[in-house]
Amino acid sequence: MKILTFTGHTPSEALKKAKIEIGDEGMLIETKEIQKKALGREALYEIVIGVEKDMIPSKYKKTKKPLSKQQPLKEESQEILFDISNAAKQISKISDVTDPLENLYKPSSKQNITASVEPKELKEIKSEINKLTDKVKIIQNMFWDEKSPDLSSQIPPEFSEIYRLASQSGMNKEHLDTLMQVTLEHMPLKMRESSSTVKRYFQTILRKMVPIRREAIPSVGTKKVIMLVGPTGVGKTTSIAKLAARYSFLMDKKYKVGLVVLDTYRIGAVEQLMQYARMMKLGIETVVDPPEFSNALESLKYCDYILIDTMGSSPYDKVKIEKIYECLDANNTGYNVDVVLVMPSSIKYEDLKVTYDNFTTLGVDTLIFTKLDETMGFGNIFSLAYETKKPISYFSVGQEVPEDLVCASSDFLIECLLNGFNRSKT
Ligand SMILES: Nc1nc2c(ncn2[C@@H]2O[C@H](COP(=O)(O)OP(=O)(O)OP(=O)(O)O)[C@@H](O)[C@H]2O)c(=O)[nH]1
Ligand SMILES: [Mg+2]
Repeated sequence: MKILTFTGHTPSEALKKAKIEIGDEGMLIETKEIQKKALGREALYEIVIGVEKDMIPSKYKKTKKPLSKQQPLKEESQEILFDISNAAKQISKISDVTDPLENLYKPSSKQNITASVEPKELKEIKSEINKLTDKVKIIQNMFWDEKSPDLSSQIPPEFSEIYRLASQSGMNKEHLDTLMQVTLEHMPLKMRESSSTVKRYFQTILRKMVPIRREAIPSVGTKKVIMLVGPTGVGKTTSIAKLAARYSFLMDKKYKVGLVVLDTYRIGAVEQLMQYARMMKLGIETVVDPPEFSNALESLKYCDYILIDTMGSSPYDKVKIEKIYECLDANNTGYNVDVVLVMPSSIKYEDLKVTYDNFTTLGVDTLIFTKLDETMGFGNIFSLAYETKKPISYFSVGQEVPEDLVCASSDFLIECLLNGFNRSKT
């Protein structure tokens, strides 16, 4: 028997390549993940196929790996799992993807390898697989018991993967436990077949739980006035610059945008935004004392969007927050000011909650989360939005103006939460 290897980003893709090269003439000996999925990198799988010598396509007869590169093979009789067609179906079932081979090839004639497997052999193979599956479940259970003693008696092992992902994401523990209970109660039995269907179901539920504010454009004769507030250094000014560029240049319609900076502590907070205003040729007004706020808005009344930058305040600095409140309170223009709380995704849920609680006196309407590129866990974002019921409007995913801004969507957030942040998906 000749041994051939094929690689792909999924086991199915590798099998498809094998099928194209050697048809049904082979036995799947081993499937292994040779490269784990990581940020900016796809997973890589290798499948090892055994082919009878006289069935080997000619191109493979000539190629031989140098001995130093050959992988030592374990005993074939123990390693053989399935014939290639059944293996494709099995893997598709396990990984919940449609069988890529199903429609491409019709069942082959007398050389179809399905026929070459004796029933006894098949029985042994199945028994080996069952033993293997049991071992995996025991490991999953051990993990589950350790991590979730309260729920372990009720939760089947297929849930261990999503539990691990969700708890490592920084999601609030109470939210996680509730979610698990809900998922367990409502998930159709059929979906519990494998951890991937459980994950999909869990993903669907999570998506439904994230409040999102869709980007709304001002209707004719109206304007949007948006004020960004939040702790120091979280990315308020950068986000204002990204939004200004977006509204004035990047959408189907080009809107008139004006900027306002609240510099109520007279510390010259204006300069950073002034530079963006110069670059984009936007009108900009500075407010030092709260009574000037209305005048600033009035002088930008020709704009469709007025974006207001504020100085960062520690969530505990009630005096600074109060100054912002005084400006809002002094607004007698009749324009509704949308207050957007900007927070970094890199701090834990409890800190997000304290920040939110302290800024909530300003009447927060929506949330922007920044620095998604600097974190591994996104459960804190999920939990804050879920707990406060405040919709998320944008995500900031890097320092670049204007491109590193994403309109919020629950799909994107939950994808990040379960599979990590991937710039290509923004
Ligand atoms: N990696 C990363 N950096 C960001 C992001 N958004 C902003 N920054 C950086 O964070 C730093 C602070 O950004 P600013 O926009 O000045 O923050 P701010 O909230 O206006 O700060 P204050 O006005 O001092 O409160 C800058 O170096 C930005 O480039 C982001 O999404 N990802
Ligand atoms: Mg700033």
